[in-house]
Amino acid sequence: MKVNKINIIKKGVLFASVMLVGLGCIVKTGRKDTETLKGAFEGKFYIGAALSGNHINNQSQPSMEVLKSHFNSIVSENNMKSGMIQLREGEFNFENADKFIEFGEANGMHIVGHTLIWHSQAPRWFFTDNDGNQVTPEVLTQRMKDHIHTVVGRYKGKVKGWDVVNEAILDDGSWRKSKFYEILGEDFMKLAFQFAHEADPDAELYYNDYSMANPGKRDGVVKMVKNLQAQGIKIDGIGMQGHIGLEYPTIDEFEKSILAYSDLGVTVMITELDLSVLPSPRRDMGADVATNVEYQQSLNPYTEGLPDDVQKKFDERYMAFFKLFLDHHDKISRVTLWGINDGDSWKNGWPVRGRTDYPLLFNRDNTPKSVVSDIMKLAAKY
Ligand code: 9MR
Repeated sequence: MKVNKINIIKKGVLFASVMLVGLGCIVKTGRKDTETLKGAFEGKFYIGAALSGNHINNQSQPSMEVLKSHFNSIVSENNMKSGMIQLREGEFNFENADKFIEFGEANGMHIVGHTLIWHSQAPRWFFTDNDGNQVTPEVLTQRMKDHIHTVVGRYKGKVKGWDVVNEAILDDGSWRKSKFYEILGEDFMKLAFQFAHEADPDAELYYNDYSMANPGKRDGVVKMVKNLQAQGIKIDGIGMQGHIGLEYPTIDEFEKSILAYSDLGVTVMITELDLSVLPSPRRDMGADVATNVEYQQSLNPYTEGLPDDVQKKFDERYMAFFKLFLDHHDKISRVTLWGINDGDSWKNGWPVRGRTDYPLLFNRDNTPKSVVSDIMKLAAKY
């Protein structure tokens, strides 16, 4: 009897030890996961990166290794824009877009489509007839429908979410007077979402814009989305492009926008994140690609690397933003960096050409910046 009791106790101890070792393994695996960004944010939000034509065409193998280990979502930086896909009416070129999708599928990435309707980079034929006259609302509607149905239909089930309309509201909350707006009025927004929904009823549909922390734009976007919702239009998310600087926007205003958009009952995504350290010709530059400021040496001060004080500011600012995103991870489904390493970034060429900027989380040689491990440590606390 006594022996049996001891045996039972022994077995119990053995069982407990096995459980402890098992638990230890889970804890260990948990710790291991925090060595990559995607592991650190698991269960919170996707962490994405924009892929350029060079990435897609395998021109930068080391960057792709960074992508595969740290990121679990991709978006095409340029290759799905209408000017790239349908430069001439009815002539679709899907070469790079197909490669982008194939890569994403082969690597188990969450794939985002960017972008269906955008005033910028839209080919001129969209809005003009053979004689060069502006088309009627009916013709533009048909062209939008053909474009959206063809592109969304091709990647049905593969692209999980689309930036359906990009940058249609101005900083003061009014509508951008684009050709889409001029010809169709506010209805172009509704039509774009309807056509995308018809082409892939399961895809998530987003509105995406820059300077989204700006109170005027915030109000305008909220009004526009409420209007869509009142008409029964499906809209699943709002993309806040994160083209930020060292001073602008404030965390406070950014947070107000996360809350205001989330209150609409849609998911919030931080899209196009990059943090410029360079002097800005204006406080609030936005991200309008048409802006172009003349080069001056004084606007390009860090060609040989960042001084310590600027590096410190950069790190603190990234930490503050990721803290904000983590604080609201229940409202945010994705954070996407606009490129993989600093060499990829459009910021080296905008709004001043030929500068050296450092806006992303990985250095030009693909090594992680020191802030990356700090961000991962921070994420582990949530
Ligand atoms: O980063 C993109 C750059 O390579 C292109 O030349 C430019 C024009 O197509 O677009 C840039 O990406 C923009 C994005 O598509 C929409 N929001 C602003 C981004 C930066 O301009």
